Amino acid sequence: MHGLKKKIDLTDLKAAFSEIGYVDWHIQMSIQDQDHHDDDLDVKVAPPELKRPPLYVVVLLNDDYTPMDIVIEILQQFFAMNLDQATEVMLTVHYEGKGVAGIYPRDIAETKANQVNNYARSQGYPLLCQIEPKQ
Ligand code: TYC
Repeated sequence: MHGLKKKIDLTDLKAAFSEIGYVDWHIQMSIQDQDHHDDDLDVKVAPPELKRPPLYVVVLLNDDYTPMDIVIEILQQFFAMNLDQATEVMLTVHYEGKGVAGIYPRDIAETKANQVNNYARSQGYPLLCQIEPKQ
């Protein structure tokens, strides 16, 4: 059976079709693909770049005037701590000068610190909350 089947060359086919004025765009496409391997439009999808955002530590600073129960209330209110956790952090700040209220991406950390400072000021207390890049 070998030799009976003739392999059709798409370029010949294209010439034959154009001679009789027939254009089949599908054939045209295949011929172009065949003729121009280098400039075809294969697009490789890049793997998504998933980087974790840099984290910031929200820090409370000690002062001599903000009442302990206000600090505890703030830690519960803005950092979702229970009473035991809030008391522990408040005492760390009280005895060591500073303590960690939470760790977040930058925009969230900034928002929390601003909320705490605004609230403390609105109540007449000098409590200071700031953010630091996490090492
Ligand atoms: N040192 C304050 C006091 O004795 C309590 C306090 C704790 C204040 C933590 C601020 O971030 C703070 N009343």
